[in-house]
Amino acid sequence: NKVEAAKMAAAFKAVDENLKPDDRIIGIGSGSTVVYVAERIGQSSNKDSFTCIATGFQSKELIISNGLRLGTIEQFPKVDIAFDGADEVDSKLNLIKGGGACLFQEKLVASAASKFVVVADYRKKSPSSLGVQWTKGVPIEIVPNSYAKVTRDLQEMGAKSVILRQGGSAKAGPVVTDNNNFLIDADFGAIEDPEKLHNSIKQLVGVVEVGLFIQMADKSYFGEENGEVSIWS
Ligand code: DER
Repeated sequence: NKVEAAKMAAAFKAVDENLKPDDRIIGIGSGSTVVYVAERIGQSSNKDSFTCIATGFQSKELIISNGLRLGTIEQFPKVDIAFDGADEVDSKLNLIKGGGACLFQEKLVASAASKFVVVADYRKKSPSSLGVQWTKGVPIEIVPNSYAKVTRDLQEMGAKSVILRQGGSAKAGPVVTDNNNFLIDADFGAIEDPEKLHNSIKQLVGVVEVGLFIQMADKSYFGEENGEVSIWS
């Protein structure tokens, strides 16, 4: 279908254009678009010279199933290039991430990377880049026993809705992240100043990490509906 084709086109082009022969340590994000990143890297002739760093259980599985060498961020705290998806990208390459509840390790690996490349389909371009502020909720990873307190803090900050993400049919009770934490989705509506919002959420006691990646991405590849790939940088 069009969305999957767009994801694949973005991922393949991003790998082909950005993975250099002397890159050794590669960060692999989480979600359904980076599946194609891992696939493309797995096809490369010098795949044995790479060591891939995962951003959670799903990412680890992608690395293993594509026959890539798995390393840890403890062994390789400096990453040459990281690829990851996003829930939304604005014109300044600020990201909303966390739809897949892997945002802590994603941000850890992205922050350790010399180069951070986003891969996405056309649905992820924020209309804010067209002058209209629009956004999904902001995913926030929190220490489990702080959820009532952090919920109150976010409501006092003006969040329109604050939801503790539930496992639904997959799991009774809240989603538990790969880091044994809970996840809150806080909807602030249009975000005029993502950096200011990020900083105010990050300093709340109980917050582990915020799904706003401010000025971290170097480039973003979008697979378009017509099969083209557009690049923001
Ligand atoms: O959770 C995340 O930030 C992931 O990168 C994810 O949201 C991207 O999702 P997708 O590639 O499946 O659209």
